[in-house]
Amino acid sequence: MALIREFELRAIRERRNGLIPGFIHACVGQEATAVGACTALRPDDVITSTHRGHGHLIAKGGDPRYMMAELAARGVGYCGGKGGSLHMADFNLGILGANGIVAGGIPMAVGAALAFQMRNEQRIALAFFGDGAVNEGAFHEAANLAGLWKLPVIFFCENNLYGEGTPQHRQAPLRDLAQRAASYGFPGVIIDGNDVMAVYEATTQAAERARAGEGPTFIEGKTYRYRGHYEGDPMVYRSQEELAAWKARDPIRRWRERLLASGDAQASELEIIDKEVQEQLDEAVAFAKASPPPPLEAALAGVYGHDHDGRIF
Ligand SMILES: Cc1ncc(C[n+]2csc(CCOP(=O)(O)OP(=O)(O)O)c2C)c(N)n1
Ligand SMILES: [Mg+2]
Repeated sequence: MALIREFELRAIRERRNGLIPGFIHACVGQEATAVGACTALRPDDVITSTHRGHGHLIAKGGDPRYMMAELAARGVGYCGGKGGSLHMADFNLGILGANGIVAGGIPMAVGAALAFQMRNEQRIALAFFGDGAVNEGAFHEAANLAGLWKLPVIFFCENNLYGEGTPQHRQAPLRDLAQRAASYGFPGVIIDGNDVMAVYEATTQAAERARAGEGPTFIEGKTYRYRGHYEGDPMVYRSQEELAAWKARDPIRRWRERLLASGDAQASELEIIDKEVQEQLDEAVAFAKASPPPPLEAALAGVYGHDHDGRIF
């Protein structure tokens, strides 16, 4: 969680410094959903992510060096420097991709789960998505088939109360989005998305259910983003009081306090983690800076199309 938060803060800083072009949607404040959920998965399980995906990728094992290089549009980045924040993927780690299309990752995860079921594999898929995504047709169509076919998939909704600047009560006639699961014949669970252990436990149960052939679970983690929808968002749609109330429930601080109170960690050990995180990020930024942008020829590679002679590339 510390690595995710500091990665985001560093990326924001480096964007201001001019190293990173393009948009960033930071997940500062939402670290517990990413870490609690991915920790409950096995290495060969897969996730799909969103436009606010850096935390999901790091939690599933993504390498901050290749992520920072991708954000900086460098050739060694996860997409060869051509995709940026919204398209990072690492199939070897089961990261099927961030996604610029709201709800776009949901049918992808359901498709992966269908493949696992057809091949009789013990693997599962987890789709991360926001509160806004459950109002998209893609969610409903995918949830319907997943429920019907009892696919090994987890629908993980990070309900941060806003879709861009629109509060949840102006997007949907429901207070708890997990209720939507009932229409598709599987359980909907509501949890405190800022409590990493609650997220871990709920995801572990959902994963056991999926692996046992009992089908999907919808998990709704209530959480909040501290930054704007994107870096540069004037944030006129929410109050300072609301932000302060959620900061008082900060997932990282709460977990530190719990570790210290239980004696599971000493303050000195947590300080070492903080120091290692900074070193890792210094290295990631240096790695990105040392790498050149993709070569000109790369502009036409990895693109679906054909040239004047009909050659596919
Ligand atoms: C299909 C589609 N519609 C609209 C957009 C523009 N858009 C990007 S993010 C976003 C809000 C998404 O809200 P939510 O799902 O709650 O995720 P959050 O940003 O809160 O993490 C919108 C409307 C888009 N990228 N794709
Ligand atoms: Mg949202």
